[in-house]
Amino acid sequence: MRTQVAIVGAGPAGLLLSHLLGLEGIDSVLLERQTAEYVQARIRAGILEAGTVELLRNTGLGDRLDAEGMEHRGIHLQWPENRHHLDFVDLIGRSVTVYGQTEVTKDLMAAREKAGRPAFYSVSDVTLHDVTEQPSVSFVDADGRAQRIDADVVVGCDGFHGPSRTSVPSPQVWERTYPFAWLGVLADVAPSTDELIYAWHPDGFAMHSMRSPRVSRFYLQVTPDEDIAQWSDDRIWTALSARLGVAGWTLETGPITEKSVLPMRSFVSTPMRHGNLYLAGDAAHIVPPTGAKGLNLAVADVALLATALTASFRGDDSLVDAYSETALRRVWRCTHFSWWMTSMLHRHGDDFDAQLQLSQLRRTVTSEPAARELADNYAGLPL
Ligand code: FAS
Ligand code: PHB
Repeated sequence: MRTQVAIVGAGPAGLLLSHLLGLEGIDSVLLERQTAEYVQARIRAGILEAGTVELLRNTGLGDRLDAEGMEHRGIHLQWPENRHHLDFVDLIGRSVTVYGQTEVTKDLMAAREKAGRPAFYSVSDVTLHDVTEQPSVSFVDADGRAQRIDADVVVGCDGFHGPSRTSVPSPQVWERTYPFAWLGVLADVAPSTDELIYAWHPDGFAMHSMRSPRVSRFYLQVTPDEDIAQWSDDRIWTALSARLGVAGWTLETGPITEKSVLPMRSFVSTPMRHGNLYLAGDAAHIVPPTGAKGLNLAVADVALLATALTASFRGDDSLVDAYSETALRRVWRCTHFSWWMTSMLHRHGDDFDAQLQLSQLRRTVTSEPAARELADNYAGLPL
């Protein structure tokens, strides 16, 4: 087989890249090790930046998003007996939208199906060859047949554990692990809040998010090696009520349908290009989810790369030559913001650290410039 762009990984980055290239008449082939159902069912991000929403709308992916997405003006920041709303629209004129990554993935898969763009699911033994000259990708397809795709370009959209990043010789890597993790909870209960609550608490961070008017999403700070078997539904609701509670407010409870422990790390690998191999999304960088940046940063990489590759296929290599440097400016901005939100909101260290965190929270909710800086980063800098 031959294609212009071979894409490894059919998560949001790979699917969106294939979609954007297809709109420009550039053919691509997607290779995914999981089944489409597995990829669709993975519960991950929940917040779309303003720029992500605009991009999806402008590329024919806005119908369900506009019908089912919930636009939020801002978030609530909280510490014991203090809950403050930050109104992003008042502060910077941009909002965010609650629309789960599972829904974005469904929309992207439907668009790919409609366009008839080829994708191989349940593949194995994906190997990249000759990425600096005449790239090709070999793999075993779902029927056990050995296959090879010759391509002008290979793009690694294969996440943190994929093979593409390891095809970049001697990369420079930055990594920070955190002394805590998130226990993620999905529950069939109407949200007890209009917009997301990020709560600092002496027992640990808690967040109240949501997926729809009938489904709530919660996170609890736990230890990195937490045994999820120690977290009964009752214990989860007790901890959430304590950490999210303020006077005059009640947390509604309901059936918990999913719970999992999510590791927290910051990770950046450079460069994001090596010859005719490009990296996008989690294949190149990981951020702690506190800043709601992971999915949105993958979208930003892919929007940039689709424009650059389109120009290159039309004879102008200036954007692909600048891709890694340009993408990494936003990667480091989002890495800093995600680290800052994580460090401010998660209980760690000693009481001195706690006083610093509480001071930062008070500053952020009482100083308009400080609130605007959080709003600008959270709602997303223009793509
Ligand atoms: P993805 O990891 O989504 O997709 C990579 C794809 O490549 C996968 O489908 C994988 O199966 C495939 N792949 C891997 N190796 C392969 C191989 N050898 N051959 C073929 N295919 C291969 N972000 C937020 O903003 N908020 C959150 O709450 C949040 N929660 C998260 C929870 C978890 C458990 C994880 C892991 C991430 C979370 N994220 C969150 C971040 C997440 O949303 C990512 O940023 C987003 O999925 C990035 O998309 P991709 O770059 O496409 O990577
Ligand atoms: C989510 O709803 O999954 C979510 C929202 C905001 C975050 C992280 C996760 O910062």
